[in-house]
Amino acid sequence: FAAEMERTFIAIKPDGVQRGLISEIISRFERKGFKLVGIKVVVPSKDFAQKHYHDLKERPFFNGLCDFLSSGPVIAMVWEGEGVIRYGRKLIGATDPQKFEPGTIRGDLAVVVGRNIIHGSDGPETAKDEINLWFKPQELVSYTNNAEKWIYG
Ligand code: DGT
Ligand code: DGI
Repeated sequence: FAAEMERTFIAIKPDGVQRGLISEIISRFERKGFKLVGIKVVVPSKDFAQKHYHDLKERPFFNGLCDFLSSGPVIAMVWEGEGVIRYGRKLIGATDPQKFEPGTIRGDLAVVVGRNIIHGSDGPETAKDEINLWFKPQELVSYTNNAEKWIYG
């Protein structure tokens, strides 16, 4: 496998943290075979939340969404693995609660769109931008996990 694997930005939002779902969410990515290369607890400022969600600034819920993201601790993470951006989105599940599938994180653990407990980058460009927004390069660790040879063959 390639030394430089694909990386994505995943955040457990304040609702996921307050509801005690940190380990539940991390374990789903970990058991899949993805590798955690960066993690920290942060309370984003409102200004920072607005940067994170800049694509949504014209939406009516933008202000409430940014208030919510900055309302308490967030677990910011970078996960690495083959196809982790696209597959991470599958693990997370749909944005629309009517489409939350059982078996996904949101499907199993969330009910409404405004409290959907987790964020994941939606493509290679946003993954790069979000990793750079939330992490300094030295906060990310490249390492070999001995299970990789059993995960990738
Ligand atoms: P908050 O701000 O923590 O009290 O949260 P909520 O539950 O009051 O509202 P939130 O964060 O879902 O949305 C923020 C604002 O945006 C809220 O005043 C209602 C409005 N809003 C939310 N979703 C939609 C939507 O789908 N369409 C429209 N037009 N407005 C929405
Ligand atoms: O990438 P996602 O989080 O699945 O979805 P997104 O990038 O389209 O939207 C980002 C967040 O904005 C989402 O996690 C919750 C919030 N959001 C999206 N659509 C709506 C919304 N919040 C409210 N209240 N109403 C919406 O229609």
